[in-house]
Amino acid sequence: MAKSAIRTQVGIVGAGPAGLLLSHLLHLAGIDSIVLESRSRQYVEERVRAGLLEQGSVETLTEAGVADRLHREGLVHHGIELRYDGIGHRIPLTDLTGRVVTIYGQQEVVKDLIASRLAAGAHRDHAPILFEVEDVAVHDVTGDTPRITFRHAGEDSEIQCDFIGGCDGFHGVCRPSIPELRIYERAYPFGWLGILSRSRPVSEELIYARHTDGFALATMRSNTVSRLYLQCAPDEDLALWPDDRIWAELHKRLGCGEELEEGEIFQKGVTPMKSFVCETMRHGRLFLAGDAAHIVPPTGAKGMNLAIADIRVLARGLERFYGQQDTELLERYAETCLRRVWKGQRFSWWMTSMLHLFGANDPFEHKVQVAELDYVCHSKAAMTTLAENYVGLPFEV
Ligand code: RFL
Ligand code: PHB
Repeated sequence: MAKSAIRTQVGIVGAGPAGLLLSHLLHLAGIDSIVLESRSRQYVEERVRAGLLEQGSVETLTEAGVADRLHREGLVHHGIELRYDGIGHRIPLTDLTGRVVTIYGQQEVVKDLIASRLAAGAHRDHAPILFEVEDVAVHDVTGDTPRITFRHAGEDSEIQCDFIGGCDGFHGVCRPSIPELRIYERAYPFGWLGILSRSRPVSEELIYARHTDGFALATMRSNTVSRLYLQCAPDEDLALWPDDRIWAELHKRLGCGEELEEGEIFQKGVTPMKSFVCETMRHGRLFLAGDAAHIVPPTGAKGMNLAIADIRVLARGLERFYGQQDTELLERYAETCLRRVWKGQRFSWWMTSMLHLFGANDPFEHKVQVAELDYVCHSKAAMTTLAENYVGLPFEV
């Protein structure tokens, strides 16, 4: 039997971009929520992940009043470069679509949302976010009064709520609690080795490079911090990658000569790659959002943006429920989100397929990839297709 019970309208599992944004949008609509997070505040604020926000994501954060620092510190980009056979080709995103993308680290979005939730203070006698909770489990989601049980500060507790936001990422507990799910997935035979380095970005715009030894990406976090990625094995051993080897490989694959400045590498990590979608995204009063429901390979920079798009739909559905006792938007939640999710999946899979080395010694793959890149970089129609997807497809009204 749980020792203490807390009542709230929406219980949210996970303090990533999805869970925090949901809690914030609900707060703006006068709807009470609690976020449960298994990690510490410091851990989630320092976790290095995504960096690129679609214009629609920036607009969502701006309308929500949490984008002051994003507008001050974010780097607005109007194009990207695709490099292959050692030559760079610019895709002028803004000329082709009228839209921009912004570089701003995911952990900065997370910091801004946490600060805003905590500044709003305790509501109905409970803190808006509980960090370092353990043994989270969801119950009774097909009835009208779902519950979340957990341990916090050594005490067993329970949240009683009307709805649960399952925003606990790919390894969370919410998705596995749903009995029948259809899973669509694809694992790739590679991962990305990512670093942060104290060095000026190699170029003002991102460089996506296809090379016969594997893909490389040059992006950034600021004018003095570079974020660089190399295609590697999905289970690559970081111990085999001393800094010298990383720089040598980046020089070779990016082919940017002296422009690639070597700085102190202060963060290194390996991410395996997969595409994953679970259908459906809702079970009774449990709604999955973000990485809990879908994963994309990062080549299209879509993961955090899809999480933000899900939350827009969910927050509106909940607002409509509480404001007008109308469940229609909530009932359409999964189908609405999945239309966008599958377009994001397709784009991420396509970018990944065009730019990575799948099998060594596969001359056919090489020729087809180069032909595709040649087409994309020289046909306005093809470039526009890439650009429209990259800057973000319009939200459904
Ligand atoms: P998150 O961020 O994983 O947050 C889930 C949270 O839930 C917590 N949690 C639990 N809490 C309580 N109880 C449990 N049982 C729990 N289990 C888990 C976790 O600790 C965590 O805090 O999911 P969310 O909010 O859905 O956000 C999704 C994004 O994090 C993800 O899609 C992006 O990082 C993907 N991604 C990119 N997305 C972009 O839009 N643009 C990019 O440029 C981009 N680049 C990337 C990326 C992801 C990368 N990696 C490392 C996976 C680059 C990389 C290298
Ligand atoms: C990043 O800045 O970390 C980033 C940018 C674009 C991607 C992936 C990651 O496609």
